[in-house]
Amino acid sequence: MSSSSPTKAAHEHAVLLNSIADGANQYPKPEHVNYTYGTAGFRTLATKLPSVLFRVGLLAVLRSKRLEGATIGIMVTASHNPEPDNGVKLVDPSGEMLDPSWEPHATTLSNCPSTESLISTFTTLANHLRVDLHQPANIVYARDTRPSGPELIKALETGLRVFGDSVKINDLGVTTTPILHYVVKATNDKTAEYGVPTKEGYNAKMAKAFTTLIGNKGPLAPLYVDCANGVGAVALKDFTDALGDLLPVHPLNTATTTQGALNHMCGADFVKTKQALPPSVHSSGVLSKPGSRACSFDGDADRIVFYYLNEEKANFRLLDGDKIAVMVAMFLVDLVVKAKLDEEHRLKVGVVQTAYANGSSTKYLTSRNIPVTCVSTGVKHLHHAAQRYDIGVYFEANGHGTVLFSDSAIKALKAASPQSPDAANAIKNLLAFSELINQAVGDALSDMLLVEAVLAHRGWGASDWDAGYEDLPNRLVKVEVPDRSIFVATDAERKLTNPPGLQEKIEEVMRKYEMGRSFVRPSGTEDCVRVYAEAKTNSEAENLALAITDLVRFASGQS
Ligand code: G16
Repeated sequence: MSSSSPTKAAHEHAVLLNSIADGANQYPKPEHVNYTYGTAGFRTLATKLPSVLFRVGLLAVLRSKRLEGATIGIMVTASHNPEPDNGVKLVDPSGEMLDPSWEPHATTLSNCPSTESLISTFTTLANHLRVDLHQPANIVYARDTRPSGPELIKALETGLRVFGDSVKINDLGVTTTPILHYVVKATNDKTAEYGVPTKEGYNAKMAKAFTTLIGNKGPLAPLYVDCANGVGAVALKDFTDALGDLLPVHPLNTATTTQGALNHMCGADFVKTKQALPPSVHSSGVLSKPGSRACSFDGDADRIVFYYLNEEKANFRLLDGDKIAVMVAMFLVDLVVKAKLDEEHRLKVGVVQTAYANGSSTKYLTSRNIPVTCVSTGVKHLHHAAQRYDIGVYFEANGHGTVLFSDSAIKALKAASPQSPDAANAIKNLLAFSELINQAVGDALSDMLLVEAVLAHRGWGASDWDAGYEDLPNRLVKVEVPDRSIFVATDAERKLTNPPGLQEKIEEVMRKYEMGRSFVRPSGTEDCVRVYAEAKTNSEAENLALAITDLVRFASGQS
């Protein structure tokens, strides 16, 4: 659309509204479904999503036009959810999650019951948000390997195309969520320093940083990677082709086209929740060799957890997001000390966790004077809190996280005059880590390399890493309830304000268990309420989780 006379502009606007109406008629909103832009966008059964995708297309274009044509990302994925689910989330120009102030607009548009109400809400929204519809828009989108992806992409494209030539689209095809975030950030980076905005650019950037960090410490020990039968398998193959044999990677669970295989009995969520090896990894026997370690990605490769078998008893040992955060934060603190930057440029390293962080990890960090912030679940919350540090390490216990280097930290490192070869080396390594680590979002592939690089620098195996602290026994339970919206959490989701009286009951039960801690929160990605419990012993953690689950069931009207 070009800027033109009032009559022509009115005509163009009418044409646009007609195209929206045509598209909306192809993708009517199903009755009796209420959508919410949750922890990580919209997520539900794929069959309920076409109308949402069409409308998300409209919103993404509004956002891009509002930001004078900055590139907005759209990822079609349901990450750790089972295969029949799908979802969609928007990515802001910085590569971060959509600005939370726009989430209600996404919810409102997706719930318009008819084409007429959609048109009128769209018009109101465009005016209210002061969007100049004559501006250009740029959109990049991708999907994971779910079979429902192509149909949903069609609905999305219909939403984007109603704007005609004013919208430029870049279809990345099948790729991981973090690669999409990377491409968005790199595309919008005017300095072109972040990287080349393509999948190849991502692989090249990480391979270069990893090679610098490993130096003559390679080739490293083999690593077994459970790809959750998802898109991580595709990205891992492309990446290892770019990396060469510095890190011998053995992908497992790579059946991306086998129906029902995605996240089924495998993947990071399975391992973390069940606190067990995926049966496929167990039966492959790859961990039976002493010193072997493996890791699991989730369905869209934005989470990772590691594990190994304890040598004496062959017990499963989990190295989750907390263990990654602690090891990485301690390592970066050491590098910062070694870098010996002058007082004025001394870098502050801090860690951001959620209520799910194991109590032992928080204690370990705080007892070593590393500041820890606790925020609500959802990468968007962690990311913003981590930006308050010079080097902000954020990880959810489920393995979702990254490390952010502030612009001033990078500047200070680049401008530093090292006082010794050791200091020069530490500075070089800090800069290489900032290149290796995805600065936009948690990234299983980049985090895998981060962990391997830190282990190589420390000269550690999995058991050395694990030796830092012992997790308190814990349980994570999904409770299905008729209406999870009655559960309202506060205080970084550590307490409930609703249903009335439930929090007091939870605390009363908690007090009966030594080192007992428990909280309840509604999931933002699945139709359930989550109960977390930890206590001094396994049986106490189990009993505490059961007791709180009973309270939740009772409070939601189930006996
Ligand atoms: C998403 C979010 C994570 C969150 C997880 C579970 O992960 O990005 O921050 O921890 O959902 O959220 P909830 O407990 O609200 O369901 P993913 O990997 O599924 O995109």
